[in-house]
Amino acid sequence: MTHQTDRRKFFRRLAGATGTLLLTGCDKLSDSEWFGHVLSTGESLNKGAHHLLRTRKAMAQEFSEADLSPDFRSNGTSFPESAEYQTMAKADFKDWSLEIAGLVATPLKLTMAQIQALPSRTQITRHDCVEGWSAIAKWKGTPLHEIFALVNPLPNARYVVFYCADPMEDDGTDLYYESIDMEDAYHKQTILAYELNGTTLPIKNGAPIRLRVERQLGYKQAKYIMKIALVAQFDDIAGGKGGYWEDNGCEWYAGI
Ligand SMILES: Nc1nc2c(c(=O)[nH]1)N[C@H]1C(S)=C(S)[C@@H](COP(=O)(O)O)O[C@H]1N2
Ligand SMILES: [Mo]
Repeated sequence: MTHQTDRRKFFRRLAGATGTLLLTGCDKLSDSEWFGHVLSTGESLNKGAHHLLRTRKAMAQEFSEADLSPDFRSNGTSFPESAEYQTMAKADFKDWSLEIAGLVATPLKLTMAQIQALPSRTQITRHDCVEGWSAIAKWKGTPLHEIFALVNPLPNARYVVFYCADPMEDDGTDLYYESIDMEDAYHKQTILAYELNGTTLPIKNGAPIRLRVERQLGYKQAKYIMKIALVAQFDDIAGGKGGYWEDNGCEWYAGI
């Protein structure tokens, strides 16, 4: 059983036992001391809708090499259990390619070599997980807007959906997925990262490629991306809330 499935079953049992709504890291967040502490540092979570709207275009804080955390832990899935993923991992992801589909004029499949031939961006940022940990790391990857320049999004595209390799249920179903809007998608610091702290992205952190959308909380940072689709709405995808954790009670907009 995966850690994630374990955790969700625990929340479900708890919800059943107390007769309350499903509890997740997101629900715990609002009344924890940790949340209050982070808020009081003044550089992190948003303090209300007004502040949030004003800062949508702003850059996330970037740090220096001296600020790097000694380790960047793995959270959630650390090795997807699907046979396809494990076969790809064994071959060092040589057979992996990224499919970009949906509301685009030019659907494409890109190999890692093609992705790495595009202009890259390197950024040192802080990752904040709702479960109560943060870490500063250096990410290198391809800005999503570079990929959009190749696929030509159609005017009715409103969201970008990231389909991941890891099943969240023991029977292999319920793949992790996430979504962001076009504003975040075109943001300078939104990259598909293939390096962490100067080395190839490790499997535990989302190999071969993962999203960094730096003004959002940890669960938006989709790992193990297999496919990207541009869509007009996400109501008809999985639980309809725009992401795995969103379908389980977290907010879709996880701005920090
Ligand atoms: N595919 C996938 N992406 C994921 C997760 C996951 O379980 N599967 N966990 C999320 C959560 S809650 C966090 S905090 C970060 C953790 O990234 P890390 O494992 O590199 O620390 O990835 C996010 N993206
Ligand atoms: Mo997280």
